[in-house]
Amino acid sequence: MSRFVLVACSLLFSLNSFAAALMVSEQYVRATPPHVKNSAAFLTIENQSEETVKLVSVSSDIADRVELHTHISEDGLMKMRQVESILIKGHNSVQLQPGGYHVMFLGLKNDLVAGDSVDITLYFDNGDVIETTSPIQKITMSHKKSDTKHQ
Ligand SMILES: [Cu+2]
Repeated sequence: MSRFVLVACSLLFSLNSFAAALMVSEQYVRATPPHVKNSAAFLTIENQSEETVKLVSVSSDIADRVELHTHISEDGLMKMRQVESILIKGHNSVQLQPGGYHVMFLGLKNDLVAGDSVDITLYFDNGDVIETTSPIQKITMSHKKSDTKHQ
């Protein structure tokens, strides 16, 4: 019996170290003024494995829909566009940041208040799932003219 437990433990340990190949850091969610129904999450994903991995979806219960978006420049305007996945090459990292890739929340159920936090779950095409808690922060709108333009 004790030998069996030992085997089970080492198996668990190796599963854990495999999951650690993907790391999330520098995460935050944009605080919203009252009655604004959209927001976004930003984070850095580091891929410490050899393999290219794709972020394929994100879920959270704070909004009706959660999508992966990027910003593209079209006719001189920055526009948001939904993407199917975000690629993270082996031994590389990708930053989701204002003006680029982001996790989009559509149909917020509540205002997002700075100082609170949001639980989000990230799903990858290799089967990895990362559950994380992102702090809500006020983001200064220095280069966010484009955002106000298309609202
Ligand atoms: Cu968006």
